[in-house]
Amino acid sequence: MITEQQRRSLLTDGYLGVPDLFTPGEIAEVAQRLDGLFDRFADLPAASVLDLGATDGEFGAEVPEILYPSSLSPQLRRTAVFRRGRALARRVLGAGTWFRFDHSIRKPPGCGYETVWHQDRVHKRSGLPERRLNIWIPTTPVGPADGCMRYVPRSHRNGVLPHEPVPGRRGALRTVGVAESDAVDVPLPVGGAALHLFETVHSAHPNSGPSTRTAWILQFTHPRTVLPTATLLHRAVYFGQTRAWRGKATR
Ligand SMILES: O=C(O)CCC(=O)C(=O)O
Repeated sequence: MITEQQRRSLLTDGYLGVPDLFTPGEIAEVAQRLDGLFDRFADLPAASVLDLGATDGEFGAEVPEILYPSSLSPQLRRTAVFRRGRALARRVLGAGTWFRFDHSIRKPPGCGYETVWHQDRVHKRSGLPERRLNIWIPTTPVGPADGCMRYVPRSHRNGVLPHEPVPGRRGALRTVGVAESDAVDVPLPVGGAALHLFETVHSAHPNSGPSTRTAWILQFTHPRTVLPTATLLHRAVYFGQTRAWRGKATR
C-alpha cells in the first residue's frame, strides 16, 4: 500500500511510480491469465480487441489491446493484484470508489510505436464531475527502452487540453504541444505500478527491448453514484457482444 506522503505526491504531481505493490508470484498469476488471452487474440470477440498500431498494419500484430480482460477471464478479478489495486484506489479517491474498466496493452519486442501523449479524460467527454485513477501494472520489468510510462508532472491541473488525430495511427488522439523535456519516465520492476489521474498527460515509450511488454491497466472512478447511462449501455452492449465467447470459454 502507499504512504500518506506518496498519496499526496500523486495528487500534487498527477502520477506516482510505486516499485513494490505486488509480489512476483502475484504478477505471475496475472501474466499467465493475460498470456492465455493474447494467445487466443484472433479468436476473441470483435468487441474485445483493438490494435493501436498503424492503420495499414496487420491487425493484432502491432500493438494488440484487449478490452475488459477481467470479463473474458473472470479469475483476474479474484487475484491479489486486483484486490490490492481496488483497495489502493479507495485509499486515493475515497470510499465509494468503483471499478470502471480494465484493459491490457501489449508491445512485442522491437515495437516501434509509442503510445501517443494524451489525457484519458479526452476519450470520455462525459463532463461528469468524477475523478478517476489508473493503475498501470507491467508483467515484466520496464524502463524507457521497454515501453515504460512517462508523465508530464502537474499536467492534470489545466483541464482538458486540445488533442489532434495522429495520421496513420488507429484511434490515436494526441495532446497538442507537449514539451517532452518536461516529461518524467517511470521505470518499474516486476511488482511495481504506475498510477495516474484522469487528466494527467501521459504516454508510453516504444519497446525496443528484447522482451514482450504487457501491462494490465485498472481504472477506478469516484463517486460511485456517477453511473452515466452511456457507461451502463456500453457495458450492457459489451456483455451482450461477448456472451457467446464467454460461455464457450467457461465450459
Ligand atoms: O500501456 C500503454 O502503452 C499506455 C497505457 C495508457 O495510456 C494508460 O494506461 O492510460
